[in-house]
Amino acid sequence: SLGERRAKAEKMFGLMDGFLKNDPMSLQKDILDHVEYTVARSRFNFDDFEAFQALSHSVRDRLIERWHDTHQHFKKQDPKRLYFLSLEFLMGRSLSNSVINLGIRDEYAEALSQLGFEYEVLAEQEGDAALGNGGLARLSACQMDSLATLDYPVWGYGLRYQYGLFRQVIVDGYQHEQPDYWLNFGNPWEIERIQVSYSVKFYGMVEEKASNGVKYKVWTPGETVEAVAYDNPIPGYGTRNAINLRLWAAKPSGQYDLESYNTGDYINAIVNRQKAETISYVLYPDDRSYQGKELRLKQQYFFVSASVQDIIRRFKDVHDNFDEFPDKVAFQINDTHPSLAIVEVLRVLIDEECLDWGKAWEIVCRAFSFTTHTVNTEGLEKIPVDLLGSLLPRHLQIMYDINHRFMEDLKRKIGQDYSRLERMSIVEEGIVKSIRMANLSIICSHTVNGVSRVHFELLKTRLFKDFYDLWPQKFQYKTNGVTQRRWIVVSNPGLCSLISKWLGTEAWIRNVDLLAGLREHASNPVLQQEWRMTKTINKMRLADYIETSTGVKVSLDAMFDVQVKRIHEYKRQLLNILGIIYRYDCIKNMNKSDRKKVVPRVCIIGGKAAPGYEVAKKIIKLCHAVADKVNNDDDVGDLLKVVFIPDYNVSVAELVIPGSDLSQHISTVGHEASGTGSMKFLMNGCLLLATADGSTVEIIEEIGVENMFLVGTKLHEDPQSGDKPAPGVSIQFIRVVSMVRNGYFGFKEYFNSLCDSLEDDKDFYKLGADFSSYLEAQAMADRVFVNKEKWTCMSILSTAGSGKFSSDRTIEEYAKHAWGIEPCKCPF
Ligand code: CJB
Repeated sequence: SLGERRAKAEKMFGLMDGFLKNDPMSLQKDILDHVEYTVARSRFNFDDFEAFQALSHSVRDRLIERWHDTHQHFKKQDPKRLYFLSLEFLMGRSLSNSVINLGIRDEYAEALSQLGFEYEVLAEQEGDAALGNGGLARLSACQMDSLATLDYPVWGYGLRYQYGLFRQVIVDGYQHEQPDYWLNFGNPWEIERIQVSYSVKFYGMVEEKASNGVKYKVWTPGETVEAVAYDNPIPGYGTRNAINLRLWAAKPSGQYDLESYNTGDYINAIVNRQKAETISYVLYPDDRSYQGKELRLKQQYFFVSASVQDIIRRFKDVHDNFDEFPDKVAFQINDTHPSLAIVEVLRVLIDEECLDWGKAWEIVCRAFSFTTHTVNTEGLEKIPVDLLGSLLPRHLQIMYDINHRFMEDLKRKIGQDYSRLERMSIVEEGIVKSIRMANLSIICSHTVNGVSRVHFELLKTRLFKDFYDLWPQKFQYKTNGVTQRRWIVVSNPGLCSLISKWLGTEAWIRNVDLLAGLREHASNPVLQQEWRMTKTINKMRLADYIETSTGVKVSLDAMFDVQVKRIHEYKRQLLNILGIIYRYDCIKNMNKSDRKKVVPRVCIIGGKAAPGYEVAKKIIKLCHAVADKVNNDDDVGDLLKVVFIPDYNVSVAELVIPGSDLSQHISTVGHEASGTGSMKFLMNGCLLLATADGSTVEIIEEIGVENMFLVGTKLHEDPQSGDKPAPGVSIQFIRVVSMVRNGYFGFKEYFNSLCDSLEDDKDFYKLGADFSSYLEAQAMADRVFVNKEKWTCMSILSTAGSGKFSSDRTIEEYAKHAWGIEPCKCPF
């Protein structure tokens, strides 16, 4: 029997440790075996890409070994597990991250060099896994790395989009979108699990039935689609643990539509069945505006339903009493996108497991924790009731049930305050009656998390004030963090060795607070010299990339001033461009001797605009128009270069961040929930030029305001301060805007609306109000840059002060204060 076979195998093998050897000779043999048997090329004739494939498969074998052992161990220990549900994971490349976390990078490099290949060249062959849009999605990826490293018993769940985030192509300065068919060349990092599949139901109708006087609901679906699991092992660093990220792909259901087969319409029947696959085809490229699209809702439910079935199946393998469920299962929902999971668990418990409402409700309320990443109410997801009722009729009923009970309870607590009752209701009345997914998530979760302290204040005082007043104990924040494994160790090996050398240990890679030890050496000229050398090497790498991707040659003596992130009005790339225009105008108006005093700059901007976001697309075009003018002006030369790096993504970030001197995070105060790009720059010793928004406020506390360039006034913890009347607009601002308006950079008509949006009363994001302060901060950066000792000292202190912003710290906080999970370490 299966059980006997398993017991025998356990006795024979114990844990699989030691099956695969990691010395260079064994690795070499392994790679060659994969060349022959997996890639099916001759070992005498294979190219870089084929070598990359074989190498990846060899790494994958090692990942699988650990991953099996980890799951075997979890199974034995049966700890409370966390299920991290996110519709987006921006993983980027896997090879380098995996070999670093497995601790066998050098061994592979040696094995490859003996075969005549260079590790770095092969690593460059890999494309990005871009199953996400921006900050929220990369945060999930960083958190998975920390969860694995800290040995937490976790499963990640998401969707396996066939098309990830679009590729950005720039033609004549305009953004064009091309599909990202990332699976075209195979994906060695996933394991297809055809035997792990679940049916997901849509549409149909609900009937009430009764048996022995007990009423119950039966949902007869109108469509069924299969969800097939693809598993992606995520290795921890310095541990044997490797956790699983399970992504679902849609496949046609095995249940045939007999009718159409019988009527002889065989071809059409097959074609229609195949349409099921479209559910997991493509990632929605706009993370913030929910457009009430049916396909998007289908994606959400598809992923949620498959995950919940998988999770409940795993629970029931070992437990038969649902009272134990919240002690064994913690759900984390990443924004409201997976919040249908709440309703789905309720539905399964009530309709399928036959629990009564009270019991099911108690279980759900103890199991779910919710994180919101948003600061404005317009960004919150609302699903039209008509759409929900047609696609998920039973779920809509349950939502109404939750709301009815909640409203009754609330009336008892707050009385007849109808406007407050209306605001807190899950159902929004209006022209389009909708379900407010945030209200649903708050009501049903035990913890509501913000992503920075300032964000938490906004949640309490504005966004969710009504709920905070009702349940203050539910609200918490865990300031975001990023993983130092990817953002220093993988992407900046030079800095990584330098840090380890000066700290005398590599322990900071797991305990990043140790970086604070650099503080005492910040003024040491020897470290400073080595620090600058490392930066220069990274700048050379970046300069090469800029030249190949944009054709612009840049000088290494210039300050590399970078703003890379999604293009959004509130992130104010436009403020940056207007600042560049001001700088250009100043240079043009100087005499030759004054020009000699100018600090040379390379202004680097990168980021994608959502395909339907017209203003953001105009900002990209303006950046190119300004670049065209500036870069071709002989008066300017190397004093100023402007480059737009196309197709910004995780692997481009890994190149850009280590190579920059200054980075900009200049969102209008009160608009960035946290921001995580700033943390990556900080770790890499790039100085920040930033507004006191989101987590920057906490960064300033860690490094001291004197070690960065602050735009706007010093911290105003009072979020209301955003509403103060704007200071007058400066003459410089009027001048630069009129240059754009008058066609100095061409495309006069096209930029008209951008200029209109900067008029006094329309300047919603306060560019005019902040312009003077922005220019002052920039001028200050210039002054410091020429003082190499001071700049380097600030740079070292930035890295030294970045410890708090590791996702390891964030995850520890979640584990303790939200999820109630403990590490479960697989023995080595
Ligand atoms: N964020 O990336 C997204 N997408 C959204 O739809 C909403 C928020 C970002 O999430 C990051 C991770 O929490 C934050 O750092 C960032 O401020 C926020 O804009």
